[in-house]
Amino acid sequence: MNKPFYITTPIYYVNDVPHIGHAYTTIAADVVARYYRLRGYDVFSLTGLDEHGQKVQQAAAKAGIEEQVYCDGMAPRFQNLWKRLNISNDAFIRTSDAKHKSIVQKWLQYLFDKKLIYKADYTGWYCTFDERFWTEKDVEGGLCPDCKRPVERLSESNYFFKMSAYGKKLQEYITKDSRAKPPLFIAPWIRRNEVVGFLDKSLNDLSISRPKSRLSWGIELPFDPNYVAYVWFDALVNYISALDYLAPKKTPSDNPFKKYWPATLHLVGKDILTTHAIYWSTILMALELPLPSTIFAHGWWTVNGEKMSKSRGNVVDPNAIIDEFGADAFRYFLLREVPFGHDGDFSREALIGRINSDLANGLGNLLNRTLTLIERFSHGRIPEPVASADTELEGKIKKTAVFLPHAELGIHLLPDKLEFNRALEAIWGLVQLGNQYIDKTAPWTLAKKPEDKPRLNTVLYNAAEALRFLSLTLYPFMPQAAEEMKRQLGLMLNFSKPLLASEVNWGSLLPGTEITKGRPLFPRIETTTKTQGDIRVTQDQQPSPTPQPSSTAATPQATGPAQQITIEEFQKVQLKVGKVLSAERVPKSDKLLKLQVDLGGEQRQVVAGIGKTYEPESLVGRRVVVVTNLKPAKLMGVESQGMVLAAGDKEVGGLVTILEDVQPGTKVK
Ligand code: ME8
Repeated sequence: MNKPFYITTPIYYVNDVPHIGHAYTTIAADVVARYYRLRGYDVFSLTGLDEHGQKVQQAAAKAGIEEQVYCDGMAPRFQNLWKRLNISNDAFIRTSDAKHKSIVQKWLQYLFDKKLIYKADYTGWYCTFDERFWTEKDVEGGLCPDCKRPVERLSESNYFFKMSAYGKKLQEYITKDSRAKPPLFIAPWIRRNEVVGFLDKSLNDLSISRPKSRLSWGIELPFDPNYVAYVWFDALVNYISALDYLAPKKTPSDNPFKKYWPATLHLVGKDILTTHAIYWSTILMALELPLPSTIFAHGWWTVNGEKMSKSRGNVVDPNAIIDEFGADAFRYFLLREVPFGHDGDFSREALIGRINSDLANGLGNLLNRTLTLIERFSHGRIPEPVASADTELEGKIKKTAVFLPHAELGIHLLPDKLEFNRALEAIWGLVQLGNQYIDKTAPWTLAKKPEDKPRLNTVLYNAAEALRFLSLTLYPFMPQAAEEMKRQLGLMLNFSKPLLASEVNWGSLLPGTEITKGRPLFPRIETTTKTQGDIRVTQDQQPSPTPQPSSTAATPQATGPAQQITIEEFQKVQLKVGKVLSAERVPKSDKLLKLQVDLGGEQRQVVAGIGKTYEPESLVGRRVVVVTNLKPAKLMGVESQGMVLAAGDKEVGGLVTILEDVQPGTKVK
């Protein structure tokens, strides 16, 4: 029997536009869900919408439609976004579901019967926007301490939940949390301390009703038809009501509640930690139900250093990001950029930076060059390895990526740790190792000697096997990219099933498998519009003579009027046609590309400063003109045995290319 794993996101307010904050929590939950499914857990993942309350009532009134019609119209905005982001939630709850409503009523009645809900008069400062009362000391200058809108003095009879009775019990429960004895109930640790501090003060009772005269869009109290339930009571109960009617039942006698409750993980933003850690925990105590194993509160995103808000007009629409950069790049960025419990700042520049350095240059390049080499040296099929002496690659992959609880990935993704950024760092350590492995073993050199063929086969096999592991480990984070890697590598993996022991063994990649090299996984994002603009300004300020053919290696450039030379002098320069066999970026340089060039009888490595104009992939197969008698030089530590010719002044405009099918090695005169 597989271990159950129940994970939830907050249910988002239906009247809001889905933004990166909502996407963040939902993506994080999806990564966890996918990861534990692969590990063989019986995962139930839930997200949904919070549809009751004043704001929805007001928005519907403004639109001149019924509340339910309004909600039905808004819900697809979230549902469609989750589809586009490849969120694999098992259920989607809406608090206007009839079944949810009846379950909320059942529990309200239960608490009322137990005398844990009572009626009383209350006078306080009420904030309509936040739908809550504030005490005298909370309110400064007549403004809500939360949203800074004016509050009004309101006196009303309401129903109260005896939350105060559970404060100390809850504090004791939380202080049992110990780093030495995971899982933490409230994570990360700093948040646990905040909640414990909050509980030092005695808790008030919680108003759980709103008079219908003021708010009718809600769940009617079963014991008083003049009231509806407070939206937070209604919303929090979703975590258990969903198990009653949305969780799968394989047989009629199945009891999903018994199976999945208590939840393994409630994932929330830090803004709603109090409602979860205190309201929900005390409600559960009163209902005599166990508390969830972990409530994890993540940090807050700002945009370009500012709080995101409709009034500032800086709300980032995830749909626009998906349109421009794809879902996987967005998923990767959000989880890689900032440690999960911390606050983060979103900017386009930071996103593009990550895409170019980690995804295009790192992972994309590793896949592309490996497949190119297999195409060239192994007829497009995974070769048969001989013996692997490359234990570093194999060992590091096993330590990091294997789907075992003690592997690095398993530790980072424990429900009360959720160190997504560190998991991704560890995976990218493997990407780098893979790229270095190819550099070090230099398959293009091995390919020159027939006696090196067995070694060449082993190297190509190992590189492909490393990529197979990478596709497994990346799947929870970037499901589309993993599927594409699987397709290009010709793998038989089924990511939607728990991984088999054989699949997580090094060496299970089948020799003979046909590869299908395809489009680049992550095309580099060109930021030239802005850069070119800047460059043009500099050129205008310093007008230069007609552009000279520029050398692309880092040799000093001749400036000033062109000097005349004799034909003999020109003939000293030996120029030949070279065919680009492979191309890749020189690490840490956005300008330099390392090319392997076929010069007929020999292969040379040439470093060229053309990386701002050309994607490495686009150069493979091109016939270029190479200066072959130039003294070798090292550029950023990489040896260059020649130079390719290109046109342009400060920036490369185009590579000198032979369009005809001229034999590599042919002289250029
Ligand atoms: O609070 N950065 O719904 P909500 C990071 N309906 N995460 C953010 C964010 C930001 N800037 N903005 C929003 C509610 N979030 C209630 C929840 S649950 C029983 C009821 C995310 O639409 C984060 O997860 O205001 C936060 O907790 C949630 O959206 C709040 O969504």
